[in-house]
Amino acid sequence: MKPQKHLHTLLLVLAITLYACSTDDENNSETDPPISCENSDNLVYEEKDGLVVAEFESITNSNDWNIENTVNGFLGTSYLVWKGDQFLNAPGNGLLTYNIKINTPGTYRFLWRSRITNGTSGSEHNDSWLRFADASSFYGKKGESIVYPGDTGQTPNPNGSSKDGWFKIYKSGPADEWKWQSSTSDNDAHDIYVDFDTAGTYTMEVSARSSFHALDRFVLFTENVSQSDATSETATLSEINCN
Ligand SMILES: [Ca+2]
Repeated sequence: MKPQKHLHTLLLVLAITLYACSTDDENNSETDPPISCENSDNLVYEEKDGLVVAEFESITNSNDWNIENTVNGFLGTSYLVWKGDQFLNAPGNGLLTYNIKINTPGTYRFLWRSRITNGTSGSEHNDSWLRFADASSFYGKKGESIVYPGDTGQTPNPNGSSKDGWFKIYKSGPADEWKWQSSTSDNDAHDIYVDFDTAGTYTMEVSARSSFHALDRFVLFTENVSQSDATSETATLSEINCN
């Protein structure tokens, strides 16, 4: 190949690459509505530098959860709230599926920001179900104490409800505040952790338990990221791409 032709080829490749990147950027702007993939279940949230930050409302299939913005103090554009029947011992109803692409294998802490949107009791309407079925490990931790979800063959299991690999995840404290808290095991709050031993795309599932529990934003972060950075209102949202 003549040097001049070689140069032309390089310039062409460069132009195509720049065009592809600029198209990506448009799709990933925080202010844009959710991107549309051919299959709405194919959105993938990209972990970067040990951190995933996502708005619950960025999902394309909210599966009978209400998308609302009437209770002040939420982040992003809105929040999801369950106003259907309660499923206190039946996980899997009102299923929300988030695909998480882990580029940095390791142990991640999970936290969601949620709120009670009915009544004044801090212990009603304060929980939903969570499962990471294909992660290397999904568990609750409090000091040296570890609990595993029910029906996984692993023990011990948490106090209270747990079934088919799902944890009941609750918040405590006053009803009238948005709060970063994800606890499991009744009256013995364990924090939530997920191990991803290899890079890859994993499935996070949320389903309805208590009515009027509102979900705003969730984060996954490694020990290299501080909780305050992960849960900062100004944290950069993870890129969302098509699978
Ligand atoms: Ca939100």
